[in-house]
Amino acid sequence: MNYRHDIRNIAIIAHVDHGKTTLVDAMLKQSKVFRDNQVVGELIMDSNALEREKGITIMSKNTAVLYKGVKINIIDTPGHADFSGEVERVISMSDGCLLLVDSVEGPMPQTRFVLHQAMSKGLKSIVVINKIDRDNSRIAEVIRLTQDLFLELATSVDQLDFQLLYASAREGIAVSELGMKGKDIFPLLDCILEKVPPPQIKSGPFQMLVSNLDYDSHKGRIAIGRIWRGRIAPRDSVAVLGSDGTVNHYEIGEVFTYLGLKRMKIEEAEAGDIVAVTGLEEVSIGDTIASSDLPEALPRIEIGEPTIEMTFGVNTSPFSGREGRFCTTRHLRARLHRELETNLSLRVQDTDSPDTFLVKGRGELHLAILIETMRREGYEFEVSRPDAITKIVDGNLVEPVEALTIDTKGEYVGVLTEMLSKRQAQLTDMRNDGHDNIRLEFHIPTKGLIGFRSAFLTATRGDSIMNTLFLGYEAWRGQIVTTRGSVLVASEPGIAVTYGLNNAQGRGDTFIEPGTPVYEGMIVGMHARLQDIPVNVCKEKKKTNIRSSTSDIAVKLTPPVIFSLEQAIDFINNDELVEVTPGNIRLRKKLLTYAQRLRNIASPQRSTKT
Ligand SMILES: Nc1nc2c(ncn2[C@@H]2O[C@H](COP(=O)(O)OP(=O)(O)OP(=O)(O)O)[C@@H](O)[C@H]2O)c(=O)[nH]1
Ligand SMILES: [Mg+2]
Repeated sequence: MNYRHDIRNIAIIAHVDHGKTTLVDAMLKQSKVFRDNQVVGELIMDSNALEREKGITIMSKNTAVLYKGVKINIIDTPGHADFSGEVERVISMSDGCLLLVDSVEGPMPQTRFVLHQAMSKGLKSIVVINKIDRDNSRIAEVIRLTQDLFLELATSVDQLDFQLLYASAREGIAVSELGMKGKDIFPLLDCILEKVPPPQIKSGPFQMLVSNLDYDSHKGRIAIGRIWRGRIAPRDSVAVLGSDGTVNHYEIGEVFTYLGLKRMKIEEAEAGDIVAVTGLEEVSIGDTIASSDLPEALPRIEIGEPTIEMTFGVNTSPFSGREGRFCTTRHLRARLHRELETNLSLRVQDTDSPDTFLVKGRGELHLAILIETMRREGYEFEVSRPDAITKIVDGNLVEPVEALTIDTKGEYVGVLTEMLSKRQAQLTDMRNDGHDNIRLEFHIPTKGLIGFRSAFLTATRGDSIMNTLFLGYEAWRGQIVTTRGSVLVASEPGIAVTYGLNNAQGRGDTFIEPGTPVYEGMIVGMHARLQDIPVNVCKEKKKTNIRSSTSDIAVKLTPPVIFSLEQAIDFINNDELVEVTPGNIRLRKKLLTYAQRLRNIASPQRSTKT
């Protein structure tokens, strides 16, 4: 067997925020892939606008550095559980992984998930204890917990033998022994050269697995992946082997490899390298590109199933078409189907209504990011409350169940356990570190997690952290009684005014500013009682000729509660929708008039499950 000693392929994996993208910054900057005067900033790989705003990685991306004559292909992955599909998609391109563990938080639920993925692919692991500069780091304990995790997950003895390094990605240093004074990231790069096996070369005709797709307005579709066998050059003829046995023949346009943030055009690439090729009209992630002489398919990439679903429909509000550029069913359908090409853990299904699609994803954030992306592109549509995906297995109804880990303080334990027991959660573990830092672990059906995050942040005043991990399907545990109060619903269309809003504030909290256009059936506030209340927020004060002593005192409104997109989706009930447009996020009742809603209560033919 031959090896490419001039290449290493590694994936960087970890729980969310443990510092993966910051570590890639350090590797890129110190290996001098930029010009000396080039301004590159921080979290360089988080290049997408939403990634920069939210400070999280959403999509896996490739880059590469040159070190001691070896090209290290690096894949940065997201750590948030909702984007786990991205890790599954790319991990097979690498031969080794850097598993980052925060020196304070230690291994977290997603650490276990990604390490399990890496081990099942047989990758060589290097553990990097990151953020060693943090004051309250507890390195010895974090190492012990990481070793426990390896013991639990390893499938063979040699997987237990991992290399350990210590780093501060933010300061750009790594050391092999604790207590050593670090000065650069090179000990980590040396460790990669030494410990990650170089890619094997299999001889034979060309074969490559497509792990990612990109698009260029001049070059068309770009397929990215690792070459497993043979060589590829421009103008080679290849076959693309699709999911259902389809075979299409094309001529390769150009071939690129990565260096830093650039794609470099090359004349030939060989097994072991990660490349991007153009010239293929029809190609999907998971397809094999192979030499036309011997078109053999590689195993397709397997991605876990989605757990949450919600409907995306054409905007049916009276304001429909006012702000969006793309508002029709045809636009919505085409956009959702385009998303399926790269967003592998997403599913889209038709429903009974031709204007509505059922969209399934890995979690609320996974779907919320898609909604936000589409709204910025100029789409206008309406979405329903998310619901957990249930299935029938052997004649029994089953539902997804997740492990929920909460890090909190003693004072919040009571309120959290009470909130969670109403959501059918079962406490499975509770640990106190002796300094009032408490870790709670629950098993909870996915349906009980919907809308929980915002309630959790309010209840713990933003002082605690929660994480979830999908466990599997279990027997359906019955309905959850919703605890949300009811809403204030606009009874008349028009423009909201201070007088009308002030009256509404006598009944509850309001969601809009004076001057906001409203329609009948739009949700303009909430209150604690059981029944929705119609309010006329457009009502002006009657004009009279008599001057009263108080009429000149300006009414002072309480500032409105403004929901983010995620909070809005969390908030709505099954008889409500979120209307999403490039300029606004509005909440509404599905049935807009009071009369329709009354009729529905009297004969609830359209009632939906809660
Ligand atoms: N103190 C300290 N903070 C760090 C270090 N490395 C990263 N951070 C901070 O941790 C936060 C998260 O860093 P990222 O690099 O975005 O983490 P990530 O693992 O890429 O996060 P996701 O991709 O969203 O999973 C940022 O605020 C970083 O500045 C470190 O070595 N020390
Ligand atoms: Mg990141």
